[in-house]
Amino acid sequence: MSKTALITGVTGQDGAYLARLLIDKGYTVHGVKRRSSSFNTSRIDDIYQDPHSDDPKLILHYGDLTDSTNLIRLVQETKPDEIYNLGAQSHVQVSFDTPEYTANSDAVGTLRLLEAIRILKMEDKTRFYQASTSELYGLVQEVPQSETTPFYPRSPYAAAKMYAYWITINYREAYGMFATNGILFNHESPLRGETFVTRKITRAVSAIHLGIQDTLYLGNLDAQRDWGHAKDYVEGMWRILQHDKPDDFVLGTGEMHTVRAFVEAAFAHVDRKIEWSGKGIDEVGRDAESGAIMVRVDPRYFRPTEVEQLLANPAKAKRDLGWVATTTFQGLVSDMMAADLLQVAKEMDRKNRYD
Ligand code: NDP
Ligand code: GDR
Repeated sequence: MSKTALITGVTGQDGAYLARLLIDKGYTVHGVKRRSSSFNTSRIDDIYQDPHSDDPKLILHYGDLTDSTNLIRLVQETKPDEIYNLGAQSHVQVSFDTPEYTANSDAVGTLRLLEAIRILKMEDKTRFYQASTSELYGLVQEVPQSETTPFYPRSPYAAAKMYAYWITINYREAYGMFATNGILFNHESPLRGETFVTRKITRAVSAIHLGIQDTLYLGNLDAQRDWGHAKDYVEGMWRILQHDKPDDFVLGTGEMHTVRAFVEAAFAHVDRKIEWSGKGIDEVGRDAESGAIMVRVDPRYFRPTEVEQLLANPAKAKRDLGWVATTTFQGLVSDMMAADLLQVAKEMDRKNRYD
């Protein structure tokens, strides 16, 4: 019998990779998408199947983590063996602008989904994965960070995710649910949202290289992140739910780089070298050959409270799940740059045709 999965956030970066992975493994996948006035399914259009076809493997449903009756109905109708709760207002900086909405969807949304399982008495059938985050570590307590490192959230997003983390553990302990947390460090891909720093960089460097943009404006260039590839991490999510007992796992590469180093690697992909000068908000990145300023700092992108340094210790996932991140930093940057050079050129071409 093939398994059934329900994915919230199926239209996001991870949802798109996970849906593909599960379909390849023979699952029937139900995805929750939000109503939007414009199309929001571009990341999964290529795996979407006509619901009128025989036995479709990806079925989309309208829903929202802020709507508990909707969630109860979806769980009741789809009777999933596995729920992956990936839906969230996932942008840290935006969470300072929309803290209440972020808490509603990211914290209470998780509770609503766990309650749906409980109300429907599906505790013995349904395994639950919560998309927890390295943002929980926030203000650095120890480096690298593992499952035992204390949390110190530094944003409304991280505080909401902290509630979600603990309510997941509470439902595991209180009701015997197979409820798990993946504490995932930053993972990126060509499908990454365009306002996260890596994708912002690869899009802008592509546009600068193609001659349609002059300058890339960034915030904190010193922030350090453990960046991996999303396609590796969705495999880890799946393994967490196949484990013999419900548990919490850190997934990351064990390597970290600054935002500045990511910029350099992206320019290196198109054979351009960046030279840095100045300090703080006056720092600039120049093209080593022409001397043109290509990177500037804009304090608008500084966060009220910043997370300076995240580095994973993924030893437990390696030991218990046999999971390791396989994509290197260079491999990740190359994959994103190759995709964005094509994408930006395509957008240029489309624009020229309409001009
Ligand atoms: P994205 O921002 O790409 O996707 C988020 C998804 O959640 C989208 O499908 C979005 O829908 C949906 N969503 C937003 N609000 C709601 C809501 N109220 N109800 C239902 N769905 C909603 O995030 P990622 O794919 O990168 O991340 C997946 C999950 O993993 C998130 O929970 C994130 O916080 C967490 N995470 C991500 C990490 C990363 O580095 N990528 C690291 C650690 C954790 P729409 O498309 O309509 O906006
Ligand atoms: P993060 O990712 O906050 O780690 O959350 P993001 O890419 O937004 O920021 C990473 C670091 O880069 C610095 N930065 C900038 N960030 C953005 N977005 N734009 C800029 O111009 C810029 N300049 C510098 C940031 O200050 C930060 O230090 C991501 C999300 O996917 C979360 O949902 C997830 O939980 C964590 O990763 C793990």
